Amino acid sequence: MSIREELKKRILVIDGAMGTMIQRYQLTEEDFRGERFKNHPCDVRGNNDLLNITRPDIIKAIHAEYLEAGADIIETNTFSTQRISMADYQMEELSYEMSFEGARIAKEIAQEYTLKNPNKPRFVAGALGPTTKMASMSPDVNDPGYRAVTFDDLVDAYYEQVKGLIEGGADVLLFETITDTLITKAALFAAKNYENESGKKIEIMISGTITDASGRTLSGQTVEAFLNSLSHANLLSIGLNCALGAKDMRPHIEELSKKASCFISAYPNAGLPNEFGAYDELPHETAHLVEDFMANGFVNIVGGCCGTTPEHIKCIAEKAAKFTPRMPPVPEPFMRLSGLEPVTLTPETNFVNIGERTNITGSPKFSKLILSGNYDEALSVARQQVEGGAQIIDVNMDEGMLDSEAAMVKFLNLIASEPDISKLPIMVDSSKWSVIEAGLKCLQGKGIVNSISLKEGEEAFKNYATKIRQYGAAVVVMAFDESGQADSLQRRIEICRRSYDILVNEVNFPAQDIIFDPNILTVATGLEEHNNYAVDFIEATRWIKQNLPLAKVSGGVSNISFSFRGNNTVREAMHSAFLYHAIKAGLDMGIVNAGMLEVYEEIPKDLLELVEDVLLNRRTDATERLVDFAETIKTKGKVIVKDEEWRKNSVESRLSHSLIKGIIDYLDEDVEEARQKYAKPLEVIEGPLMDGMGIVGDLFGQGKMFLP
Ligand code: THG
Repeated sequence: MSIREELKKRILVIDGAMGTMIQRYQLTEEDFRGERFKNHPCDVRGNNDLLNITRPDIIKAIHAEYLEAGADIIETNTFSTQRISMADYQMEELSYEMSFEGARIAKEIAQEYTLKNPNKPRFVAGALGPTTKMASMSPDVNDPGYRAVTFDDLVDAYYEQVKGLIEGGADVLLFETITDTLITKAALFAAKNYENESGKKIEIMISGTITDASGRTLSGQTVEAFLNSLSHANLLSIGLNCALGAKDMRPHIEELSKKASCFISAYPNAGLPNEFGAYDELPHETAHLVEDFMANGFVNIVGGCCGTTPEHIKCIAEKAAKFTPRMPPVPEPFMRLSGLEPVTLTPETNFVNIGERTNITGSPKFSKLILSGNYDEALSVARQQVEGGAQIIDVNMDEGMLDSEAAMVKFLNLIASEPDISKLPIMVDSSKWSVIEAGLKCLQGKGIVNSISLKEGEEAFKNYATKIRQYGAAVVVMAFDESGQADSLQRRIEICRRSYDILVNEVNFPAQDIIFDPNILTVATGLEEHNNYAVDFIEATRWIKQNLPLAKVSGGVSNISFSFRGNNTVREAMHSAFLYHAIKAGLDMGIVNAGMLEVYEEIPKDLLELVEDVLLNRRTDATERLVDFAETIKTKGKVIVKDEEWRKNSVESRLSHSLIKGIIDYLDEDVEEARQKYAKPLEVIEGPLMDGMGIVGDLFGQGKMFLP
């Protein structure tokens, strides 16, 4: 009987704390060492996992107590058996053996109990803790870009532990007490490597920890962001353990229960620790709180963490027998990204802005800062994109004069320590795979790779896509193949169709995580063969949205206007008009200069006509006419003549104008004037301010305004 099948039938009970049970034996340094480690160079008392080798009798007796109490799942005594933690005891070389023995002991006793009562099969969960390090934070406040451990170190360490646990007989792996999601992404990566190499199917349970009232993990993620970061691994279960007692865990378990499509686990501490670090919550008290989770249908697996004993588990097991398990919801196939916070693209989501300025070839300012090593200032470019309304940040370090891999890693690590920036998902932009992979190893959230294509052929394409999936990212696919970039509608369609079929049917890539980029190429270059580029992009977008289910479409919007470099008035008008038409055709997102997108309605009508003539390829002389017009704007010089006509309108119309344009200069006086005019201040809010917001909402809905 598999654990997956059993979970469909009933709520399973997982055992309680191991540490406190070991303490009851009051073991000495000599007990821990045994014969074999008599001469070990450092103290090992407190290395509980060593007891798998030196005192297996004790570990087995503790497992037996929990099985006797009614536990369906027992956790191996291997929380810290990977080599990073074992370095504290100079016992790195014992990682595999300790893990193997931990699983073997548990399996033996679990099987005894299954034989006694085959109707209640018992399972062994191989326990893997979070190591002693953090991967998405620096231990040095003076050097926020520093990391004490790398993704690759973690993958190696977890691989050894996973191998030991599975070969020792664990039925499922349980990554628990997670404080830093990036560490767990590395652990999942290692488990997948082992699965590929051994050919064995591995079931995975995930259990995070929320440490305080913020409702976030220690590394800053909300519960949903955490879920999105790990969902690529086809989990058996996700849940929470430790830190908070059951009472404070409740809202977070409820949220997970609503959002996760796998089973849910909850094994809290016996309340909060008292001033001596001990736990006072009595077995029936903990069981009562956990019962509420079961009665509300939140959970599939319950048990205890710190401070819980076989008596707690017995009480919980008695309650669990009375309830039916939660039925996991079928997930909606939405693209679910995350930084510290989640970003979900539903069919109702408006156009998503991806900030383009953190691009070394796309921004001379950013380039200067990175090349001179001024990363602090470079961060402010990212922050300015966030403030300008970017919902995702594109980062590109492709520059011949630079070690692009190192620059990508350094910049992403610095972003990770700025919560106002790292709340957003990251798009790792590079034409070099090595830079993309280096970037993926820095993301605790679910990000996007920009980009892959069939340029190097099918084999390379499939390999990259498989890897991207293993790192848990979404992907941008460019309309590019072995014979080059698609520059006609027909080629765009052919390549996108072929890429989609390979990804969905051969690589098993989720269709909702695929973003096509059918090439935004520069128009108004003077070359006739470029005249239909914008139209072809828009039509390709329409075709993709109609023919490739769930796939998204994106593009580099500022490319369209390269022939008007230096003339921002014309460029911004081109971007807004292009977006208006492309969004109508189904464009989901775009790489843009966040904060610099004009409202379509506000483009002067004469300019709009010239711009749309070019974009929609409406006249043969369209380019010439727009170039001539652009010259007149240029020769007027840089003096920006403020159009103050709108100040003559009614106070209501002035307020809505300010809201739409984001002008704050006159708000104080206009709001004050409105307050005098209306009977109550609330009427100012409910009247002219809400009316203004209504117009903003309408413009959004019609795809004429682009910023959130
Ligand atoms: N598709 C995908 N990724 C992409 C692109 C794309 N990444 C890069 C690029 N194209 C999108 N990013 C930019 C960034 C900046 C500009 C254009 C595209 C840009 N920069 C100004 C310039 O070069 O004139 C900078 C001027 C200034 O700062 O003064 O236009 O198509 N998948």
